[in-house]
Amino acid sequence: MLRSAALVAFLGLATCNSVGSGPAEIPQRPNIVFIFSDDHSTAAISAYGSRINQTPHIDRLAAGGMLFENTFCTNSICAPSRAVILTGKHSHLNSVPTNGERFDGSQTTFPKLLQAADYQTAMIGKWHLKSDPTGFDFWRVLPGQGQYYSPDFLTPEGRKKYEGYVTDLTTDFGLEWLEEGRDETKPFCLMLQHKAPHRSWMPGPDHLTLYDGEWIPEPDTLFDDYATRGRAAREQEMTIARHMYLHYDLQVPPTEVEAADLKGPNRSYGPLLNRMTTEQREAWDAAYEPRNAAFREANPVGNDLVRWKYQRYIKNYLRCIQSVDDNVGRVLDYLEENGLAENTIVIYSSDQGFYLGEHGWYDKRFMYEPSLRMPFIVRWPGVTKPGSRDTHLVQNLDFAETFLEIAGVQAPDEMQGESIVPLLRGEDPDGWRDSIYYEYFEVGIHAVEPHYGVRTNRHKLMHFHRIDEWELYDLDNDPDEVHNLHGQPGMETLTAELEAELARLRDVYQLP
Ligand code: SGN
Ligand code: CA
Repeated sequence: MLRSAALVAFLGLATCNSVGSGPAEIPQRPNIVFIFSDDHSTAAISAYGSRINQTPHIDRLAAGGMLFENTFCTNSICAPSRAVILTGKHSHLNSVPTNGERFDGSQTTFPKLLQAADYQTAMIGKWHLKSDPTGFDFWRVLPGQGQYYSPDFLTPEGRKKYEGYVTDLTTDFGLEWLEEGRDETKPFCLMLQHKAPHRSWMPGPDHLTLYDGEWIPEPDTLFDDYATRGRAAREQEMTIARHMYLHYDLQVPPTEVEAADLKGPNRSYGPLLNRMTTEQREAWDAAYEPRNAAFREANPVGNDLVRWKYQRYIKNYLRCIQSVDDNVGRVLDYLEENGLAENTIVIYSSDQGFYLGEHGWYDKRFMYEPSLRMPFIVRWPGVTKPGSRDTHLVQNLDFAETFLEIAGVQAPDEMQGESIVPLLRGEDPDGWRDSIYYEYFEVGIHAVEPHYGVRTNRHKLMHFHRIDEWELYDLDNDPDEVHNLHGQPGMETLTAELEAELARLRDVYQLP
């Protein structure tokens, strides 16, 4: 009801919604700034209770808006998460079930629908969908995964290299567009999508020495032995111990012997560092040479080496996040200084979570909590209660319909999510979902076995269907998911209920 009333009002306003020119009693449609990073776990955001870092600007956003404690991706990997967000449809229906496919840009997406409703739309930063962006008045995107230093960007005019650090540049381009590129008579939707903190975790010039001399706490499951779990957890290739490489991932210069054996994923870090300017390289070397020398001197082995790798990894990851956080602050400042803050919804999210050593891992893909959960914070002045927290089950599948409702646009029936606008208003809508569906499809890098599953507020049932193995967790009693209950005596009724719910969801979402 509300949605269509708003639509009628806005359609009536189509020619007079310019800043200050509409009738005073009809509110202007809000702008949307969607800040989206890559692989940012909620465990590395202080507003989510991080034990390992401080994110003052993301916290500032949360203090002014609503933090969602239970937002989950439908498929924990980059390109698929982005395709779900754009289309509001699960991976099997949106052309991108894995990182390998090319996004079909002729599909209906929320940016196209916003554009049709006279919003100005811009997409800047990591895109990762292979085809050119569609539905944007302006786009400037990283090719593929993009580079941290001196990155290339693609535009409709071609490819160009920019001097600087990718997180700062992405924000620079966004602010430039707000300042000079947009049509100020129209509301806008700006998508600022950071590469950071994606592998290979290269901090920017401003934070190279952050955490020097500090020890970052380790997760309880750093040395998980996977007892009670199946082949998938044991046979993946994403361990810090065996699949995180000293030279490529952690940028330790190889010895002569090591240099002769650099191949495959254990490749050289040279191409990454070679993009730096002389000045950037000097600052990098000044920070890393003493650390590298200390590492060679200590020469840790076994579990001590894993601990050393975790420290190097997590510090670099968190340093990357510090630049993301600084740049969130720059955007918030810009909006405030330019009279835009009151009528602009600002969102912070990331394409999926990430393993920060939990279960001994890095990367994502699995339906376990650290990679399933997404950060999701929304500040909508006058609507979201400052400093509020929501615990409803939300998914990235819901973002498209939410943006459309915000803009007063009717979402097409084919979209499969739910608008969270009622949640943003602080409501507890009748019949809100009490389970979510998840499916991971990719077979390839990091060797994670495809699986699907259901998560309720308390339980999770996962099926690794190719090897027909099941896992069942009680998240209240076992938040770290180390006690697989599937097949245990007494679990029969619960398992049957969750299986039925899984079948129902597969039917609702039109799984084959
Ligand atoms: C790259 C990374 C992987 C990562 C995928 C997907 N390797 O292939 O570690 O899982 O991207 O990440 S790297 O050596 O090239 O960095 S995603 O976020 O794009 O899905
Ligand atoms: Ca990602």
